[in-house]
Amino acid sequence: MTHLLILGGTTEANALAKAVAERGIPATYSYAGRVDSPRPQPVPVRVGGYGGADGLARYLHDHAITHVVDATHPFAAQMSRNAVSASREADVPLAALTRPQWEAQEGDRWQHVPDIDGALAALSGPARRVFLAVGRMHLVDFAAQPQHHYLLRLVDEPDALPLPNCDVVVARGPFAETDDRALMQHHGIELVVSKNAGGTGARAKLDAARALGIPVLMIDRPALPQRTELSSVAQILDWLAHSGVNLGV
Ligand code: 3Y8
Ligand code: NAP
Repeated sequence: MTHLLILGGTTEANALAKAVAERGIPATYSYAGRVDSPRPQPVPVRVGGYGGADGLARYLHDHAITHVVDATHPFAAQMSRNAVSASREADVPLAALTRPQWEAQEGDRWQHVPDIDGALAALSGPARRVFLAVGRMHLVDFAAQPQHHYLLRLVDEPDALPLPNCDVVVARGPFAETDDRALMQHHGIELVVSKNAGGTGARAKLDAARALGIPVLMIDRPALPQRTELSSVAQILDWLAHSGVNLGV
């Protein structure tokens, strides 16, 4: 009996959940529990960590999971590392549903930095108006460069803010270029800080930055372990079919 575990939290994971629900493939959608009200899904949802790779291996065994698709965000490196070791330990096939990284195009003014620390180093110097569009989890790191005026975009209302000089917009993507352009103009943004998430849900700020001639600090992706990487829902469905899953319709 097939039971697919989707490690989710991204636009691509949501598309996969829709496709497997339409085909009646038994699946569970997994969230970490990072935000107050994660988007509902058309398959059963579980929320919260597993307790490391061993906990995930135990979950795979106890819930008779037959396939794992790691459709997490490219910066969810710990989850991806755990998925590789747990699926090997539990002898359950794993495929990642990934999206290509963004590449600079004509008119882009990107400065690549290897990680958050690289972004912090690049932010030394006189105060500027910075659109810090990297979420909440690493905000505290940017207190190392408090001189800037930051525009923060967060999924949930923050309780405490570690930055003395900031405006907060509470919004969840996917975002639109016209909205991001208006937002950046309204706040007089001079620099955008972005993770190289790839995909469509977060790229609006890059298209807006190009249109407005605003430079971008682009944080490169963390290294991920070797695993089967597929780049579309169709390829995942094909991978499932080739391992004996009845695709229903
Ligand atoms: C909980 C689950 C969809 C999927 C929505 C994608 C697109 C919109 C854009 C900006 C960048 C950021 C952030 C972002 C985007 C999609 C996708 C994506 C970036 C939700 C969601 C969960 C999260 C977790 C959240 C992180 C944060 C990162 C905000 C759902 C809405 C900045 C990543 O407050 C917190 O703790 C937020 C934590 C991890 C990164 C961070 O370090 O703070 N995502 N985002 C998932 C879970 O619990 O397992 O409700 O949908 C999902 C989405 N966020 O089509 O509806 O696929 O990437 N998510 C980044 O790219 O830098 C916002 O503002 O321009
Ligand atoms: P992470 O740093 O790689 O993972 C840290 C721990 O969180 C994992 O070891 C695991 O806990 C738990 N976890 C992460 N993703 C999970 C999932 N989908 N289901 C169950 N547990 C999960 O992950 P993260 O960067 O915090 O990302 C958390 C979630 O937000 C993921 O679903 C990811 O797809 C989504 N997201 C992240 C970003 C981002 O910028 N990082 C952007 C958009 C969406 P245990 O070790 O206890 O099992």
